[in-house]
Amino acid sequence: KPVASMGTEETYIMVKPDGVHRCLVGEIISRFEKKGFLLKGLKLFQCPKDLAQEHYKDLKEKSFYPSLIDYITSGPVVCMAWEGAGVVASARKLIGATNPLQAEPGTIRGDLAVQTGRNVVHGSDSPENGKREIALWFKEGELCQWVPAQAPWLI
Ligand code: RTP
Repeated sequence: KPVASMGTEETYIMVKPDGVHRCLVGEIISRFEKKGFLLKGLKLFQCPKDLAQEHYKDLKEKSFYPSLIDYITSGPVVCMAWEGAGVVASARKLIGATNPLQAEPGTIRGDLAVQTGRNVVHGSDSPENGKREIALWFKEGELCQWVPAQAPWLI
């Protein structure tokens, strides 16, 4: 049965350095796995400054931009590519509001974080940015095309 109906939409999810230091990697991956999305890429990675700047280029004029770049490059991150129908918007819901104090309980930030500047996880904000960010953070050979055995039960 039609894994194709998982859809071609992809999102880039990243456990930020605070999430790695706080040993929340497994917990965060698990939320997306349990929801039923398809994991296409996964790696632990020390982000260089120029990549952080490229990723957050739309926020360049913001006052918090320099501290955001310092934060994202302060230690390893976990980069993930997830696929599924509606995965971009759904992942944003699972993640919760940018300010963890405003994020609903049950969301990742609502359950696990307190500060906007330490909000443990990133998720792309549009399908276009999902594609752009996956291409930015992963080399082609790092992504897997595969069919999960359970897919027919999830769709
Ligand atoms: P993300 O890109 O990480 O998923 O976050 P987002 O869309 O929820 O928020 P965005 O406005 O794109 O901001 C990106 C990240 O910058 C940090 N930030 N700090 N006022 C502040 O100090 C402030 N505002 C945003 C957060 O780490 C946010 O996730």
